[in-house]
Amino acid sequence: MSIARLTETELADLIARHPEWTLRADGLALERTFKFADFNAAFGFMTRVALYADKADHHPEWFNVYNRVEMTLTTHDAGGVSDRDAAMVEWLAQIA
Ligand code: H2B
Repeated sequence: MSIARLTETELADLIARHPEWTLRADGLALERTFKFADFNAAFGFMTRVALYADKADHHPEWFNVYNRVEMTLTTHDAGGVSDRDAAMVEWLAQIA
């Protein structure tokens, strides 16, 4: 299965609309840190993301400490950022 990477223009447009995301130094992933009131809220968020990820068959890389969730979005099958990551960015904007 081959999934297309976003073009540089599409990627720049996505980040312009969602400035809380930054492009990783290598240009192959998007990064964002989420902060919540406490661990309960952070883990509730992660649970909602997990259900989305399972349904979409697209899974974030993430790191959690207490109320902080650091998330990296990339598409391994595309070797970079694809419209699946863009869809997750748009969805996350609705819930966090
Ligand atoms: N998640 C992410 N972030 N990138 C992928 O390329 C990917 C995935 N591929 N989840 C999916 C699963 C693939 O491994 C399965 C077999 O569909």
